[in-house]
Amino acid sequence: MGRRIEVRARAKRFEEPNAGMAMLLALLFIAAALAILNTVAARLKDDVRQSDAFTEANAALHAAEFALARSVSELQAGRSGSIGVEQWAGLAGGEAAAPKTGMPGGLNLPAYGEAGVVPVKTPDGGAEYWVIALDWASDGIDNNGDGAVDGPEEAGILGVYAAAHCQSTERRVEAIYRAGEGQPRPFVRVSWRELAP
Ligand SMILES: [Ca+2]
Repeated sequence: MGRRIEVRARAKRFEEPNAGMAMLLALLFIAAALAILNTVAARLKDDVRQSDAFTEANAALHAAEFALARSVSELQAGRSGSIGVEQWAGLAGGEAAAPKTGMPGGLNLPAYGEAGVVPVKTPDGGAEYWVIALDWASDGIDNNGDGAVDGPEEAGILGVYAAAHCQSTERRVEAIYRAGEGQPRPFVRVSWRELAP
């Protein structure tokens, strides 16, 4: 009897280290799995953030392009081509009220939310924009920098400046058009560049 107990006790002593090792391995496995999960979750979150930022930037650029197209349609309809900035003090009767050297077209473009700037929503409601169209021939600015304000080489050229906001992303573009004769009046885009917001 006494011998049997001793054998059992000895067997238990052999089992316990194995059980402990298995538990340790399980814990290590869980810890490793948690660490991997954590890394994957952080990476996923980062990817989603980047993807959101890309989508917003893309939507803002599309909205700016939409604003340019709308501006051209307005110009073809005989209107000013400026949208969302009708009450802005920087424009007076289609002229830049405060021409500024070194700025696009010599125009000090308005900041978002500036007094008199009332951005318009895109048809899908996902972004909003304003756009300014300047007739280089009569905007009171030496647009081509040849020393002559509204000189003969500025005739038939229009500078269109669009800004668009999507969530927290803003993008601004400048497009220069050469206007022809005809009905509707043709506008040929001769240059395009993105401006710093
Ligand atoms: Ca001019």
